[in-house]
Amino acid sequence: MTQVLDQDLICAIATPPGQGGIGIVRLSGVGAKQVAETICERKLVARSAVYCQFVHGSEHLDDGIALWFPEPQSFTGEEVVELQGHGGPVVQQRIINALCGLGARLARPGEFSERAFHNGKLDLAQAEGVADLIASTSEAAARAALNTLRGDFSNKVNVLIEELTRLRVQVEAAIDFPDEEIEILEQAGVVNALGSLDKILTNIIASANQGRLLSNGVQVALIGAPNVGKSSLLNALAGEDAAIVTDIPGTTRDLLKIDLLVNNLPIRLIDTAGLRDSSDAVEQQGVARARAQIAQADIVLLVMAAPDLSVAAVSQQLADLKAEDQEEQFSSARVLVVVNKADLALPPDLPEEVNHITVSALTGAGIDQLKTKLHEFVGFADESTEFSARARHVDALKASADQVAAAQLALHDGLAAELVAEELALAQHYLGSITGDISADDLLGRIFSEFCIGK
Ligand SMILES: Nc1nc2c(ncn2[C@@H]2O[C@H](COP(=O)(O)OP(=O)(O)OP(=O)(O)O)[C@@H](O)[C@H]2O)c(=O)[nH]1
Ligand SMILES: [Mg+2]
Repeated sequence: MTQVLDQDLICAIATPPGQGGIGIVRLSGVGAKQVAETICERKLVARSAVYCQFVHGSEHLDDGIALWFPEPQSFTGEEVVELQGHGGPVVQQRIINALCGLGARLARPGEFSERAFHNGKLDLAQAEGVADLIASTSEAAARAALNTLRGDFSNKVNVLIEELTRLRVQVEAAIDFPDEEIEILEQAGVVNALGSLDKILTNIIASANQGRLLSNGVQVALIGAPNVGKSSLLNALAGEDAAIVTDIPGTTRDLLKIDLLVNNLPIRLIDTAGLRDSSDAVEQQGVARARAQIAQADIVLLVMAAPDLSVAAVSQQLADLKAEDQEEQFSSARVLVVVNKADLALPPDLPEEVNHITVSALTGAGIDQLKTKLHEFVGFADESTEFSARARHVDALKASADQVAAAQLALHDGLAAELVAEELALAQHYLGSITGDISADDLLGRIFSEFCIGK
């Protein structure tokens, strides 16, 4: 693990901006206690609330409570002081100014968590759990993030890392006996152990994917011809009149994004301008923005209206959609055909291989089924979420599983034990990047910079 290079005394407002009963300013680093005692004009007592006036020079800034956590028993593992005063932007800023006048500097976003990580208080996945807990938008997401913060996810990863270390030792030992290495590995049960490892990884990937969906959600774009009812569908799914609906084709011109929870799955739903050739400059721009969404969204809802719809027309629109995707990220697994206005006409019998659902945005028929379908589409099962995770975790787990598979193949093909050892070392490397055992500094910088200030 890398060491903290920077031991500056840092400070930040730890409570959200705005007005509130209490506002907390946090200080961490060498000298935190001394600087706080200067402001408080009193001796602080470890882990005890000390009531005091916060004073800077001749200025009385606020009254409040000071709490000192000696190192290493603090969130960051350093000397930490919390100054709990009144929650107002000006009063808190004055305290920050006073602290900076006494040698502290403003903390960068996520710097407190970053220090906690470097001081071994939290591993990387746990630190990300802290950020996910703060950002959680549902009870289920908060519960899962807390499990990650407590180490549930990291423990699973660490068990795998230990198992890989054990297997690597055996493989390395066999390298010294080139003629018998395969027999030795078979006898030592390495082949079977790799098989079980593979299965465990598959399960963890599934759980981590659930955790990722629960924390980060999915982007869903409503795409289709003008007037088919895209905006009406957005309103029906959101349960509010968020988008303008009229019977004039070309009503929606700009993107409209709303965030909603569909049975615990966070969804960013994006309404777009109806796709058509238009001579209107504003509409042209809207259509270009709609087209860009086709490549970006996790799920494309291709909306069509039931009246006069034929199977051939659906196939044609799917083909057109594929052609629209300039980024060539199109995958039919991402597209769900939504046949709307089913209250007006019976929809055509679409072949099973076309993912589709029939609804009426007007009457609400089929909207609940559409919500369920969205869950099915991304493989989200609410009840099974054990811990929060991120896309980078899922990617690392998959990369690790690929290496384990490669090691199995190498063994099966009777290749040299050196190769097997190399694959296993890589598998371990990817797992290590999840908890931060092996992480490049630029990765750490990127992860922590996404945290909020004061965390
Ligand atoms: N009968 C019926 N009418 C609907 C339904 N959904 C939408 N409409 C009507 O169809 C017309 C167009 O609806 P919009 O939601 O504005 O359609 P849109 O696809 O967003 O249209 P653009 O923004 O122009 O691309 C409106 O008059 C809606 O009231 C439906 O399920 N049944
Ligand atoms: Mg619209």
